Amino acid sequence: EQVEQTYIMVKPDGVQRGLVGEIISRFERKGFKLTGLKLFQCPKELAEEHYKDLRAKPFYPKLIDYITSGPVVSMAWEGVGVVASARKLIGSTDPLQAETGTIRGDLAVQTGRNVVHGSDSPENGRRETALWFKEVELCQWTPAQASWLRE
Ligand code: DAT
Ligand code: MG
Repeated sequence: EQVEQTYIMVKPDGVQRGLVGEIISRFERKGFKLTGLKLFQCPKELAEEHYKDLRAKPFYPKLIDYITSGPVVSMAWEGVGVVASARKLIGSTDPLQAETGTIRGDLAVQTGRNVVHGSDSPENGRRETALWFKEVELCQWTPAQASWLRE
């Protein structure tokens, strides 16, 4: 099985609403490995690079304003199947469509304030992790519980 990386971010609304611990906790409890974590004020250029595939969308200017409106919490998580599993934990883009039990389903009401980002493919997981973190900010480590999570 292939170990994947994903980039997860608590967006500015999640930070302002005091949901950082709650959101980190959901990934931590699931059993994935945290390899990077920081509170970070995102510069406009980085937001534009991160969301470059959406630059033609009508909501793009508001999206960039939103993501740069206050600090975010950037996280890198690692594990077998982490990309798709994190997307399931996060839920659908529109929080009103997101299943109860997901982060967006439980904690948000509007697409423009959907509290969290997660990479949508293993390739983007690698790309976004490298975009948001310097190499020295990422830790390679073995959690003590590793042998109790996977046989
Ligand atoms: P996701 O964040 O679920 O991967 P996406 O990549 O399609 O969704 O879009 C990135 C973000 O852009 C999304 O989290 C919120 C915003 N967005 C997407 N569609 C939108 C829309 N129709 N109106 C307003 N904002 C939107
Ligand atoms: Mg996306």
